[in-house]
Amino acid sequence: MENQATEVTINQTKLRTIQGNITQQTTEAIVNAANSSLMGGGGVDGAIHRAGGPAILEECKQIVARCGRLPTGEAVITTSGNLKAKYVIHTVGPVWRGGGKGEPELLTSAYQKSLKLAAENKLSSISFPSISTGVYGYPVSHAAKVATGAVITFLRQSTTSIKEVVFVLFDAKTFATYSSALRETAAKIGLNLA
Ligand code: AR6
Repeated sequence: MENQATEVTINQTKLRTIQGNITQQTTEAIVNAANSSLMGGGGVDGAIHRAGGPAILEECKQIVARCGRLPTGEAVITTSGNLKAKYVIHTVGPVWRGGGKGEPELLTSAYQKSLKLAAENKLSSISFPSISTGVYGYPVSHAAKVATGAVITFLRQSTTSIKEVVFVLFDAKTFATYSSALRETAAKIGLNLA
């Protein structure tokens, strides 16, 4: 498996993979792999709330009081407390139940609703973690194809304020899997690698 950062350009938007910690990213928004309660949790959710401080949870509580729990595949935006990014977009990926329960569609929706929210807020850059592949058990090889496909489809459909999309993958295996999925998806549709 080739293990290298990959970058493609779609409609003037750069899409790339890096290995790293999403709480350190300087994109305008970072995406949180949350759960429907929006009350925090483990994994990347816990890391974002710890690094950002209590302001994020306060805003999440107000959203839940106003709109109720966040359904799987939907997204909401809050400020980011002490993080370098200005906003946190919270989305809920599907729990893996074998792949026949709408998981790919729900995972696609989580990525695309997050991008839509970023575009509606006129944001220029956004970082995603590998949604659903930790506690929620989505196999990384399947998730990487769905994630790269979902983002590329969104970016090809319309030109928005978003000029940079980054997949920030925590561990080497996930990073390598997303990098090769991005190269494969790009090759299939004839996009040039940077
Ligand atoms: N930066 C980037 N990626 C990270 C970081 C980080 N700081 N920390 C972990 N990851 P998970 P899920 C990776 O479990 O599967 C929570 O409790 C991690 O290695 O965070 O969508 C929520 O509250 C993995 O590759 O999210 C929900 O209840 C990826 O992020 C539930 O977990 C996703 O793993 C959501 O589960």
